[in-house]
Amino acid sequence: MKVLVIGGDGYCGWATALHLANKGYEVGILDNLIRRHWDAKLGVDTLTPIAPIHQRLQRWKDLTGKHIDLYIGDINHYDFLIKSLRDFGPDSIVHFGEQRSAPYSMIDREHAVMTQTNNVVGTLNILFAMRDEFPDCHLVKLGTMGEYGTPNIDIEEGYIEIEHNGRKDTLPYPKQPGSFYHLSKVHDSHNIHFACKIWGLRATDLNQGIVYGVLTEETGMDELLVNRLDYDGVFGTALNRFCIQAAIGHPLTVYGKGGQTRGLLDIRDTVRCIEIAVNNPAEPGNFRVFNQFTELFSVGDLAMMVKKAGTAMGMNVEIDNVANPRVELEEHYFNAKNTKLLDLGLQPHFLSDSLLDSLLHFAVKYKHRVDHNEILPKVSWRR
Ligand code: NAD
Ligand code: USQ
Repeated sequence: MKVLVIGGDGYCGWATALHLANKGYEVGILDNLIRRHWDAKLGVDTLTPIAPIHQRLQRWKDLTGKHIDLYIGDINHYDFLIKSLRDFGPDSIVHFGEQRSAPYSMIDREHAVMTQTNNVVGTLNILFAMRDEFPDCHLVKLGTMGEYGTPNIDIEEGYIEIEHNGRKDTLPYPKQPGSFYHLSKVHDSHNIHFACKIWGLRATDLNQGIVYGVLTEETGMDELLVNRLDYDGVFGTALNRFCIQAAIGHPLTVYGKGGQTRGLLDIRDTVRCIEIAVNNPAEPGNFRVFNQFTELFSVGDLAMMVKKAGTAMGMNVEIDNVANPRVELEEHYFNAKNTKLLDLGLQPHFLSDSLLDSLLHFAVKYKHRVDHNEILPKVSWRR
């Protein structure tokens, strides 16, 4: 099966492309490398030194004998997109190629507009390309758990049955996202749902939680295949940041009260979830939604777990409740379903088992690369 991984130079995409290639899929990577440019413009860098994409792919080929096709360009440019699709001829398109940071999207008007244009137009272009030339192709689109927000009722997988004035219907689950980035994912979901309905396309929206960890079987094969690990206040996510903060002796930056609860998953489960979705395509006309996370934690719980694991490794880990730069509930009900991927065979890795240690060891190994000025958050939701 031929799988095109859009955004395949990024954190989730790189690990996924190698995983699928290792499993025998014919893989192509499409990426405009804009994330490397955004890092450079912000003056931030991944903790781990990532090699240029050509070097990464050459090393992969030398090690495994497997070739991965590469298309460098922007999915917002329709001519480039359609030519790449014609050349590769995918059975599945896995779409990771978006601006994915909530703080980045909240910097100012320009960054909000850029995030929504990049994400919404890119996805629309893919939908039109599929309609015109690849109607049987299965779109596996990365959405986010943050599309739902934090409602005071259980979160279902994409749809909810509603009874209203004596009548019943199954409707898209209400969306209450918390940033212009998360909103871009909601807009994508609506567009994909509509395209499936009117053109009979097939799509799976993977509402992924926060991904943690850096090692997968494939990215651990060689130093040149190492994955990115962001720790800065814009692109770094909570648990990855906490581990790196612990390694450099910086107090863990829990925003506000720390009762913000989220779904999380190990990057080793991200790659497996994508493989499961690709292997079990949605039916034509079906817009399917899976919640892609394995465990729920509050940020306060995460900080306590990092403190415990760090202390066991001889670190002195403090927790600091810093003023919350975001506008969000800091204590709330959160109970989300996640049975669909488990039913299809996902066997989760659990945070308590070993990952925390391995993530901390990684953070220690590369801590000399940390820029201490990039730890505290600089972007506010309020301005
Ligand atoms: P990332 O920034 O590491 O990777 C995204 C990649 O997409 C980058 O290599 C970038 O250059 C590329 N890209 C962006 N816009 C593009 C465009 N217009 N054309 C071509 N390529 C483009 O992000 P990530 O952490 O790997 O996230 C991947 C996807 O998964 C995103 O859609 C994100 O919303 C979703 N997601 C990520 C997480 C997480 O914790 N990292 C959690 C849930 C969902
Ligand atoms: N937080 C802290 N301290 C920090 C960083 C974050 O307390 O140092 C808190 C935030 O206030 C928030 C929670 O941790 O309440 C999650 O923040 P995050 O930066 O880890 O994750 P988020 O902004 O939600 O975005 C990340 C990815 C995004 C993905 C999303 C999945 O960057 O691409 O869509 O996780 S989810 O959160 O399920 O929507």
